[in-house]
Amino acid sequence: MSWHILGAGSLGSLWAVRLARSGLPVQLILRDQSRLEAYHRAGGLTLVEQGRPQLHPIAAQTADHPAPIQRLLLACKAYDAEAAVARLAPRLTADAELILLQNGLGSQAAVAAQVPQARCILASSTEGAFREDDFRVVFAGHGHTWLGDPLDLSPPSWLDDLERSGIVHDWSLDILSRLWRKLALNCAINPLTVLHDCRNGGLSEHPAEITTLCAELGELLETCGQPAAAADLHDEVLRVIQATAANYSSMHQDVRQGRRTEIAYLLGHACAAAQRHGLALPHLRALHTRLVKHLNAHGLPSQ
Ligand code: NAD
Ligand code: KPL
Repeated sequence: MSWHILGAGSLGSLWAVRLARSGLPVQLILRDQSRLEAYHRAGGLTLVEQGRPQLHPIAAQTADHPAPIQRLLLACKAYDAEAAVARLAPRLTADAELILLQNGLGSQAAVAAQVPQARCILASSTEGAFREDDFRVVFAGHGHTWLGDPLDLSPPSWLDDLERSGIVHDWSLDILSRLWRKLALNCAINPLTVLHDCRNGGLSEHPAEITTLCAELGELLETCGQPAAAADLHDEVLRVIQATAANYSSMHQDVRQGRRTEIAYLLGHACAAAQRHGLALPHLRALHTRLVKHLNAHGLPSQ
């Protein structure tokens, strides 16, 4: 059974290399013929670990390839997920399984609606990787990946493949709670680092803003039926700010590098959920408005 992996970016490459080097069949799915040709010219994926680069000539194809897909790791950004899966839908088998690696919430439901016959397994990861160049990825931080399926709590058989490949993971019986918790952390930290143009640690100079946001995010999580994700949120936000004080948040890095952010699946999703529940969260809404303005002023999409 091949692992099809869409997206030869940071996390997609990290998964592809580890699965392939443990002897499992892997097929990368690239955007189009010109990307496939560029990939062949590069000779494969290069993964840099502890400063040491190694080239891995993993098989690759485009979405138009005729072979059926039974297992697909979707490793693109949240805003690309729905369109990417729409192109692959005709290739999915009746018992297809998709692993959705997207951060935030909203894209997973959009993908699942595209492919109602498939099992969609949601993932939340604390691993860190970044693209140094085309088809060259640096493994920047070891972490953990939680996987789960809110509609079917039975673990899939291929978790053994992850074990064998050294992909540290757990099967989660409440993956939505994990995704909501991560979303809340990202909403409390990332937008403020962009607006104050600071590292995560710089937020310790804005304790009142953090406290107010955490209170509203906690209220939202409770209202959305996620009380476990709300528990001690403020404490954890402060802990993460301290532990990652020297880092720039992922959203700050995206904005600085002129890349589109996943705002719609983080703060945008939180504000939309609050509105659906008739919940007034004035500070969260004001933060969203400020961030949208900031992104637009920098020529970046705010959706
Ligand atoms: P990335 O931008 O590095 O890689 C995404 C890749 O998908 C790109 O190469 C892009 O060209 C490709 N892609 C997009 N649409 C495609 C299509 N239709 N066909 C083929 N390829 C397509 O992104 P990433 O950093 O790997 O992030 C993926 C998700 O994982 C995001 O939601 C991100 O927030 C989350 N995440 C990333 C990290 C990290 O350290 N990089 C950590 C935790 C979570
Ligand atoms: O996940 C993060 C990010 O930068 O996206 C942290 C470090 C938790 C900050 O929100």
